[in-house]
Amino acid sequence: MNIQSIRGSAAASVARSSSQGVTCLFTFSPPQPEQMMSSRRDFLRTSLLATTTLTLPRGTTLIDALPSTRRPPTRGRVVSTWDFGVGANAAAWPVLARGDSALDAVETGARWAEADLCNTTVGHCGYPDRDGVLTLDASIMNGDGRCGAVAAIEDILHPVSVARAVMEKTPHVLLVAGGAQEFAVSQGFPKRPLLTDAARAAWKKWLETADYKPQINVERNGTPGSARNHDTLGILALDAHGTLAGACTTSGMAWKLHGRVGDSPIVGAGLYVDGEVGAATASGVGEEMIRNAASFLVVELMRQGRSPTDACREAIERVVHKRPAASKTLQVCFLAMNRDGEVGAFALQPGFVYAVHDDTPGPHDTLIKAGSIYTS
Ligand code: SD4
Repeated sequence: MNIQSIRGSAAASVARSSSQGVTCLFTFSPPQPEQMMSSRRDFLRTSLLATTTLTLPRGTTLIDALPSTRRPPTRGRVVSTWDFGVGANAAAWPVLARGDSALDAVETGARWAEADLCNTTVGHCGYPDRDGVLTLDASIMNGDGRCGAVAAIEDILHPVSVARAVMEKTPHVLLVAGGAQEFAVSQGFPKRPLLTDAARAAWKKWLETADYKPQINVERNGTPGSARNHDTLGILALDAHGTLAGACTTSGMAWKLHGRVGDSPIVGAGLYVDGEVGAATASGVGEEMIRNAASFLVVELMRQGRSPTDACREAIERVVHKRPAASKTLQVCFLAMNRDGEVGAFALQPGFVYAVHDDTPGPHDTLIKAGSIYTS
């Protein structure tokens, strides 16, 4: 059995098994008794893993909302989508804690997810498209408006870092497919086949039926792309200097048409950051985010005075309003943080969770359940 653990100041570990016979360990600093008391007081309405249909890392606590009593972050805050957001945050937090930039933090967190051996919709272990080709999408954005992205890139382990290189070393924002790969290689990123045996086997199994409806994506529960199985990493950070940044990385929808690009590398769709207002990122069926310029919309709603949660909810309502019937069959999720570090999220379907890490004492292995339009 392979074991992958994340680096960090950790002593407790939480196993997350995958379909690939790989066990991934999330590792956390053990909470001190005093911290546990305060977290128990703070984390009102805590619900146990047993009450949800989600598959969460064993030992991870699921709560309904980030306590409003949580103090504002002083050394920064990082938030990430989904259960593995705990691991991405744990990788990103030391960067913020030592006073480095939000941009460095989100890149570090995204790189952790891209190398995660348990995630079949991000990076190395992502599932391929319908032709058996693994293509990756990623973007990164800083609060000052600088941004970069790559789409449909193959055989490069860290698309988020290529996205950053696009931002920093070219006059462009988005490079795609072969051009993105050539650029990556020219910048010293190693090229190597990424498709895992497990991902190839899953694709071959899918080929037996080859059932896919790209417009509304109705793959069933538990399969990639289903309402309850979206695993794109969106990560947003606020650093100690008050700067916001975000990144988004994914292998996109499994079994997509070759050449399909989702929302994750589209600035304004899967990610948007405006340092004067806030940041937002998305997961779920990317076509909906692109149709609605959704992450931009969330940030604009915050600009108009909405809280992060209300902005995410209103953007979700927009998705429903535009395509009410389709909205029942797919998942769309938004996560947002404003420039004060206030965090919120909302989704179409139940099941969206996110993780928050800052200098608040207490365990950081807590997942927060986002509200949703539909309840089952
Ligand atoms: C996409 N938004 O490519 C991504 C998919 C996703 O978990 O979130 N998957 O449309």
